[in-house]
Amino acid sequence: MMIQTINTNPFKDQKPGTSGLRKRVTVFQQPHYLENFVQSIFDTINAPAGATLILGGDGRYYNREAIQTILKMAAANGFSQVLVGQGGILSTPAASCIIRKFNTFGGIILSASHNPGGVDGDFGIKYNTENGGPAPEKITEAIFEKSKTIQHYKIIEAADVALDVIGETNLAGMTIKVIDAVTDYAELMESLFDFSAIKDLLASGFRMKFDAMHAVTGPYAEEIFIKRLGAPSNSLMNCKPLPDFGGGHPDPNLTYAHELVEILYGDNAPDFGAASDGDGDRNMILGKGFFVTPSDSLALIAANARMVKGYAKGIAGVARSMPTSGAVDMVAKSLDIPCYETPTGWKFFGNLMDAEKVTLCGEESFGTGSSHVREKDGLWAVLFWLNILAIKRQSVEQIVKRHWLQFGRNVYSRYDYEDLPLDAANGVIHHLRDNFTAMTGKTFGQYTIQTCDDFSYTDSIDGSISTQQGLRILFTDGSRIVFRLSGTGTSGATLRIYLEAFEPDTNKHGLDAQTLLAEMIQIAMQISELKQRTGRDTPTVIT
Ligand code: VG1
Ligand code: CO
Repeated sequence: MMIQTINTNPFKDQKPGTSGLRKRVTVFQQPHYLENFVQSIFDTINAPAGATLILGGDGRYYNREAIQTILKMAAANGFSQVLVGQGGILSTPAASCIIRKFNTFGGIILSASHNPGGVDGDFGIKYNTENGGPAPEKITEAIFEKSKTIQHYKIIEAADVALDVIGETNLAGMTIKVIDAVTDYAELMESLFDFSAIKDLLASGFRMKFDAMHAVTGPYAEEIFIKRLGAPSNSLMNCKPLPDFGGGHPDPNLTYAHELVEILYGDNAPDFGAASDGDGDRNMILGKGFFVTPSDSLALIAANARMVKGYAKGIAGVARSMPTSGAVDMVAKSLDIPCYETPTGWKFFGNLMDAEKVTLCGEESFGTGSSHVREKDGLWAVLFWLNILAIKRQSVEQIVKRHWLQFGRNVYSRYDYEDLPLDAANGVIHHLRDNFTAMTGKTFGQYTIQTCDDFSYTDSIDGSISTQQGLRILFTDGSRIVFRLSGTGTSGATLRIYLEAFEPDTNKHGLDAQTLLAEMIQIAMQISELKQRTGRDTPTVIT
């Protein structure tokens, strides 16, 4: 076996964000850039000799090239086996499922999630640990430190490996197993949900539309909805995975999944609509002419969990990211189970799930999941909804409105301002932080600021502390505004403003969120000086 040791000029900017290292494809194509980061992962995790690794990505442009490089590096770094998804493809939740199922020494996932793909799009890489979840900050920080100083990487010289056919090959003594992860994943779903009840629902005239957005979930959706659940083939759209996602933005929200939204709000709309993102971990849920906010979806899943096979024994607890609405808190209270508030990013849920403190987790950013894996899981959420619908036999809108009647409504919206100049975006945050004391007690119309703080989190399991996780402006009536800078963008800075108002008045449950939050957004603009500081007053995306 030939091991090449090549000197690198360490890259100083390989800082993983909310979910791994994300950069433009052109950045990853620089000589040694990918190798530098992969060797930093291997040096940090220090896998024992003979370890097995999982490898796969969302199929975006550069996926195949990156996989070939990583396989040759894994062989040179002493792994004895790598399990690769067929064609180099694995959805993020399927990768998590496989790591757990085969007890491997973690896995490498290639994805920039919902970011656009293609030659001019984004690429990304992250390491998931043995529990199947994204590496905690302690490890990602260590990888980053390594990436700034390492001098060499190890790689063998060999021809590319064929990855399209299921089977085994050998690469310089390392076994490469090309696996059919779709089956493993579908089996896990079948163990959690009542497929025969969902089958009956789909045979009863109930119509659904699932949009894979030309991303990774297409083959999974075909296997599950068409083959196993008997849905007609026109229940699916955009199910052929494409390296550039068909030129779209594989982000399941009202803006980017507009094709699906138009169908669900159009004439002769189906009863249920859903979409998932580039790597299959996000979900959007729609009813006929009705949008379910991700925060409400989490709350509703928690409230109805017991009626679903895999959760019939009840749930241990729930967790949500800080900016996610408090709708699930209300459910946790009524179920008398703990509810944890964590920083943004799925890696913060891992310890709580491993310790069996929580069963369900969610984020306002269209992420919902449970301890069946250690990633959020788009198709899992869609199946959860179908299972609830199969039992309740009410419309999506009825189910949500009845939930609000019982628990009250947490009116919610997020405004994103993308690609801002870095200094201006930082300026907004600093300005707000500097004014915490001055703002406290101030009244704006019906709203009075009670407290302001900079969210910091102490992990109750390992004691690790994460600071500066978003600014919270809390009002006396329980409403709040959160300001936070994104950690997944690849160009400029993205400022997110999260707005939440609790609405117990059932007479107002028919009104849309933007109407109900109009005053809050004015307050957000005023206290942040957003327009003066960035020149923008219109968000790029509203969800
Ligand atoms: C965004 C979301 C966050 C999510 C992350 C990864 O991060 O807000 O909730 O965990 O994306 O999602 P940020 O830092 O840009 O706000 V995905 O589907 O990558 O894996
Ligand atoms: Co994603």
